[in-house]
Amino acid sequence: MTFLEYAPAPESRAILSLRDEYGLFIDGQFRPGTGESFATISPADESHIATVAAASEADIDQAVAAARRAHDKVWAKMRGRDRGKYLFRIARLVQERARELAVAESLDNGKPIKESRDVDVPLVAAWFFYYAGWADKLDFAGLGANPRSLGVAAQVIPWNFPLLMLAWKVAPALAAGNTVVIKPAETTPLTALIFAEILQQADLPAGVVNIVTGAGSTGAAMVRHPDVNKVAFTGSTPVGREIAKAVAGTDKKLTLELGGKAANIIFEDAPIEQAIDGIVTGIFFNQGQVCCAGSRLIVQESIHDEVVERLKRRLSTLRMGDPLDKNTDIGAINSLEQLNRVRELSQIGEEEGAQRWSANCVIPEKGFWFAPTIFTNVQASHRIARDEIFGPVLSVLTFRTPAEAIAKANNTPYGLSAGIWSDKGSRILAVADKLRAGVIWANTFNRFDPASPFGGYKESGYGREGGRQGLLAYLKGAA
Ligand code: TAP
Repeated sequence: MTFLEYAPAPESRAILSLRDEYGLFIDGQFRPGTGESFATISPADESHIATVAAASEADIDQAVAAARRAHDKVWAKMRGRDRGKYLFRIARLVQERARELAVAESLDNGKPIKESRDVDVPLVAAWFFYYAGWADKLDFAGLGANPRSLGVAAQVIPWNFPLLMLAWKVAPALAAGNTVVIKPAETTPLTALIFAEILQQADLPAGVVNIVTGAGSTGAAMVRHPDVNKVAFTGSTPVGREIAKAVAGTDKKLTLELGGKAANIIFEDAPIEQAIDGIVTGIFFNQGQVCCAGSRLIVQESIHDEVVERLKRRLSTLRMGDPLDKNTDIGAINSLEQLNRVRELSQIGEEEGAQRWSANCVIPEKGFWFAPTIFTNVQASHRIARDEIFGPVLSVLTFRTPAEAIAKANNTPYGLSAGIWSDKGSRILAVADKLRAGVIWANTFNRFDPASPFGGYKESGYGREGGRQGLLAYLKGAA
């Protein structure tokens, strides 16, 4: 493992023209918040990026009122084809400002620029293009006799894919004629605020999308607001539970995308080189801070040693360092709080008797860094096999028979995703049929497409985002 000396890449940062301070984006304009502002920092070196406003309950009232006006007077009345034109315009502007958005995302989140440039931002544009195409077809696509918007959607998103999670939520809501109040996570507000500028450039009618920044209490106020018709949340299972309680007994529609502890199952007949790539992508993409990360490797006993050896060799060639350097494979952990969680669970892994191997790399004094880590000799009862670590930590378990692999894969309260690696299509289909996971990848991992619905079972939440199903979450009278 080599560490690229951390030195902020000035040439990439130069393409950003950031403001020193960002206000709330309400009713088409930036305005100061009445809560206490906070700083957003770079997790790679803890440097200050910008000061960001925090929304109080009064600000949330204004944002919801703006969204309500825009819904009733403009957006829900507009012909679908005209709404679609705005969505196409937003998608094209995202493409035009792609480099800037990618740099801002890597700066604020800590993810390698090659991920934000090649995955996050292109998928953001793809989501808006995809749902732009739906906007004029709602009446003709078998969605029901008279599909109509729900009204105002309150959307709360996490820090791991800040702009992509925004796109997953905003694009279908708008296509279906809803208006939005959205809150990015406190540690990653930057790209949502640049997105607000894009909405101004696109001339989106005022109030259709309102972006409010702040901490968890801001999200809670949005969820509680009596004039909200729909709540869409992506984040942790404990907060998802609180939100479900807060909307219980109201007529608000709710979708929850929560945590995961995905099994990545490798059979002995799997194409090994491809599987090693898939295991690395599955758990080390975005430093493992991915809800559907393949954090439990369930490998057939006969190939366990070979797979682990190859994995260690591969991880030793990855480059950890400056997220803005295009040669970086592993970036920073998003926050000190998250880093402490990863450290704590890894420590527990050792104490419970699993065997730890970490890539040999120099950790700089500043910033939040964690070396890619593999645990072997992991038992199903170990915390590292059960809890979502949300970091670059892989827990390796073994199996002898397909039935054992299925039982181990399903032995989790989560049910978001899984991967199966085998040369036999029939085996992949038979195993997939028995896995309780919303998304199952075959001989690949962490692939996303706007046409494909995404969502969980069990404690990973309910409702689907993406595809036709993603629209249903924002329509009444539709099925
Ligand atoms: P959370 O702590 O749950 O935070 C998610 C969002 O909710 C943030 O914007 C947060 O604000 C806000 N929030 C916190 N407390 C709230 C409350 N009581 N009411 C309303 N909103 C509240 O999750 P996180 O740490 O950002 O993200 C990691 C988790 O998200 C992981 O468990 C991961 O698996 C999950 N995740 C799931 C998916 C899907 S698609 N299933 C995708 C990505 C991530 P602050 O950040 O300002 O506190």
